[in-house]
Amino acid sequence: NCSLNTTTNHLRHVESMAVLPSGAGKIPRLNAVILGEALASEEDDLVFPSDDFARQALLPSAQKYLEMYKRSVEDPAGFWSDIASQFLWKSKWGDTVCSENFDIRNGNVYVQWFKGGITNICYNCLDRNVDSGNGDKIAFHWEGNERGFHDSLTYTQLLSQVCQVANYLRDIGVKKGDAVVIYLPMLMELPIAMLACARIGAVHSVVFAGFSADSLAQRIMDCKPKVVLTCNAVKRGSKVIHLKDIVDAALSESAKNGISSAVLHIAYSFGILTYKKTPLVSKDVVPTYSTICEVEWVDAEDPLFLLYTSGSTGKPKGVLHTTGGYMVYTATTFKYAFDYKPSDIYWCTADCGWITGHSYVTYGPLLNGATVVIYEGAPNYPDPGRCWDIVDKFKVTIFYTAPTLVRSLMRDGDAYVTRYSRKSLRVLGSVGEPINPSAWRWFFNVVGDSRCPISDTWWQTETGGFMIAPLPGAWPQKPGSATFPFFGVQPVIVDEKGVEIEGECSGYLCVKSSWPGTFRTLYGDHERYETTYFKPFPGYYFSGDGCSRDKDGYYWLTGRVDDVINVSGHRIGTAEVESALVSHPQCAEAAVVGVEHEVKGQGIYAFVTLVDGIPYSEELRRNLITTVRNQIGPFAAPDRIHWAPGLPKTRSGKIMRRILRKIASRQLDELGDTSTLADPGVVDQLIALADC
Ligand code: 6R9
Repeated sequence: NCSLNTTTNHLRHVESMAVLPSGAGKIPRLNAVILGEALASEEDDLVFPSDDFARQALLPSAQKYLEMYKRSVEDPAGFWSDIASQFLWKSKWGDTVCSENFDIRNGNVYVQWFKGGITNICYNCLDRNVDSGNGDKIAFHWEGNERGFHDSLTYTQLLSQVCQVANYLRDIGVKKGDAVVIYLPMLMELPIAMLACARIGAVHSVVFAGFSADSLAQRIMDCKPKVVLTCNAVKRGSKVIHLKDIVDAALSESAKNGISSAVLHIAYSFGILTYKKTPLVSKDVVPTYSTICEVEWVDAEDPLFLLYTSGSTGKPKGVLHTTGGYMVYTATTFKYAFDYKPSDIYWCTADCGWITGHSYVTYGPLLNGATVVIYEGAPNYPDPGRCWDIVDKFKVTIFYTAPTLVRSLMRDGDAYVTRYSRKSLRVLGSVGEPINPSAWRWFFNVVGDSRCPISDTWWQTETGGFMIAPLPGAWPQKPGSATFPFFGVQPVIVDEKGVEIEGECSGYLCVKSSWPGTFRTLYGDHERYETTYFKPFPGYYFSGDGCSRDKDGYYWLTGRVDDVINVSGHRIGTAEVESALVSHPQCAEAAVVGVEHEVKGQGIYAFVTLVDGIPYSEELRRNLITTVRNQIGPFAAPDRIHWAPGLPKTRSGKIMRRILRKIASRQLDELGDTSTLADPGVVDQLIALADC
């Protein structure tokens, strides 16, 4: 039972709320229970914020949220420019706060926020906090993989280190607009490198250090960076990974494709743990640079970073974010969705290789002057209690993680949690995939001792920041629902024809009109940007997710509806895994689908056909998995290889994935109509081989 409060508490909460203004138009339909106009009869699935929490919350009531939300969609320019004015701008934006075309039928899609405004996000993250007297506040607490290794930097110290790296980059020729690839583990130097790029106007592209040399090379070849920043090695859990060797392999691969000239390689070694294998140049060099570095002032619409993400075709997409809108949006979403207060100690377990580590390890928290915990290692190393050990050590108040970790810790048992105090915690957060209600309840009851609201934040690499997320304190939560849209976000649910559906419904999740954190394009491929996101349902941005809205107006995300699978919160394109599999000389064809996985959310299930005359064997199975690990990275390794003499195809040669999904999940009585297959007999063969 996770109902936090007694009815009496609920009554008090309700009494503290005012009454909904009528005629709110497209304002979320919060029902009477949430607005406090009526008493809940169906309150069982609602979890109310405690009185203590609501009293201190930035947004203490649904009423307050509605007021702000209403303004944010009726007067977006006014709403966002009031917030933007709290940052430092060298000069203000022009008269047009936002200019956009979100409707493909009216011509090319484009989005601009605060165009003409001149600023620098690194300045706003660091100098602004130092100048306002917070220089001695801790910016980062770093916890190493091994217990006992830790370090901290104040805002002043962080600024100095960022300046040294920025000066170093400038010195070796990196200029405004140049791309810089960063391939580093979770050391403080990773956000330092990002901030250093931002300071000099260079465009960073962080590649998650779990990606293979091939994947890294693919990204290097796409964005042609001037520099690749890496370190010699990292220890993750008990394994040592030689990152420098991976970068060397990637660089020689990209050199074969003729872009070596654009790449300047520096080995960059950081941290307490160093495993010297190759000589390192910059460990001794960077500290010799000045700790003062002039800021490169940039336009709000100048690019800040590229981040590659998976799509439904094999080639990763370079999602491009610009400076001003992203800055305002990540700062604001961070503040409200986590009910951030200056006394908070915030820990997000995401790696900076993903968007969450950009928006909610680095930019969002630092823009708010927050103290951020960064953890280098695996969350269950050396045992499943490590997270709570870290929470107690740094007195973490806001803990933001992914459902896959929640489920895996839940499986390890409560004792690993309850042996730690965790009393500093006050807000929990979840991101990356839908959180199932049982994991939500465990997170709430066991980790949060039934005290801490959970911010289940739905958003994407493309959206830059939170889109649908609870504002803790403002309304009751429902386990498993991301609740309501953030300020300025207008979600719509459409049917297959792209017609907007009102009220209680299920369909495809789209967004009407832009928000400041919207991505602006896919690097070098604006056409793919339009085709992927704006053509499927003209008039809207299409998220690729399915969604339903219940009678109370709560949004429930149901997962991807395209050929993207979500494994432990990592987006993986089925086409990427397929192309890795068929690169094996003995594999003729591959079809990959997602299947439910108890811990990872989804697992990767691969059907393969072999080249004529090649027998299937255990050795081949292992080799196929190794091929995927080497080409993409260990996190994309198939959980299951299913040998298939043939794949179910339509007469026009299209693989019927719907049928493969049913076979993979063993829902054999739900195969549906197989009569349109070119060879219906293939299905029986596949079923017969399912447990080989
Ligand atoms: C931030 C991030 C985006 C995809 C997205 C959706 C899934 C993320 C979610 C969620 C349900 C949540 N997703 N958060 N689904 N509830 N709270 O994860 O970005 O890596 O681009 O993935 O993740 O399917 O479309 P990204």
